[in-house]
Amino acid sequence: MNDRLVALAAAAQRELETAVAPEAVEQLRVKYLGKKGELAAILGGMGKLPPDERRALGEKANAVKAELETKISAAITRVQELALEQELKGPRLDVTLPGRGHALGRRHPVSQTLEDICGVFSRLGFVVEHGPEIELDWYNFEALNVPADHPARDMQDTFYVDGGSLHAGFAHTNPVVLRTHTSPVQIRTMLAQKPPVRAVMPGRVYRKDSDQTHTPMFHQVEGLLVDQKVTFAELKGTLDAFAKAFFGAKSKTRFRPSFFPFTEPSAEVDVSCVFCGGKGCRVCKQTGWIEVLGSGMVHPNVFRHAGYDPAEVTGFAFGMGVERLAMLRYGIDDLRTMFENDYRFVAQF
Ligand code: 2NL
Repeated sequence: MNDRLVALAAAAQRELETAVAPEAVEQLRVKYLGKKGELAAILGGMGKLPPDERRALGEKANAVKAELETKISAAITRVQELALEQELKGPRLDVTLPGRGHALGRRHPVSQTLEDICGVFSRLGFVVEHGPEIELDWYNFEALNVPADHPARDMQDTFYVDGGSLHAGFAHTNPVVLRTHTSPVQIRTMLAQKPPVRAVMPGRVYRKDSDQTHTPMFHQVEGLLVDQKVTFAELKGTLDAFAKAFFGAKSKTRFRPSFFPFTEPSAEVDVSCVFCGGKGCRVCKQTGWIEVLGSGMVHPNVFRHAGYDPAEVTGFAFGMGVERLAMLRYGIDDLRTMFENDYRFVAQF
């Protein structure tokens, strides 16, 4: 048994010398000094020995154990220092290599245009309001004087939310739709505050429509101004100021009669062609004019639904498609490039 102790001490010594990782040293400690380790196995067999041999061997075992403990803590110190040394040396690093560049991101032309439009109206004293894209039918249609049998509500044009039907304070259940314009935000704004109102509403809108010139999601900015004695003259002055700020000081505007259920009278607004200055070209189809927005005086029924008295206040409203204005401003000829998420497209503007 004495021989086994001597052999054990020698083997442990050898193995400790070659260990380089802290985990390896710990494994050796368990192997030799652990509860089920080799020293414990030798001591376990001592019971059968006569008492004096047992005492001698016990002393020897304790000496071996103490010696191993010292060597193990020395080995731990040694491998820790080794690890630290390696860490301080660090990874191999060539500081003369050229750096890896980070491509700069850019604002999407739709985002730039949307911000520019809102910027112009901010300087004209309009605040910016936001609202939900998933909207009750009432706010999207009914409040805007679009009756239940109006073709704009057709399943062909509108995304109805499956099973969406809320009471939400209404006597009857009310279908849920993806908003087809940002006008419901204007209704919410009027319901939430007294006149005067001077606000623009930018955001995403949805129509069940998809071809070369229509995408099922697009962006709109609508605007609303309500006060006492607001006239069509203010509508014209405001939108002409917008056209000059957005398209350039030399731009002219022209107002053509039109129809929207939520305004009366209504007008389509054309701006002198941004490409030929009004002389006539391929883009304006030789007319010299390009249609840029719709507008009108707010219909009395809309005021009634929004809790305003049409005998007390008047106002004008307008709406424009952001993608269309972005295409005019940047000379983009295919709407679909706007939504391909190709950085080479975005990087051009
Ligand atoms: C277009 C035309 C328009 C409005 C939007 C509006 C909103 C309220 C009341 C009255 Cl709450 N009108 N919005 C009015 C006229 C035209 O948009 O061509 N948009 C792309």
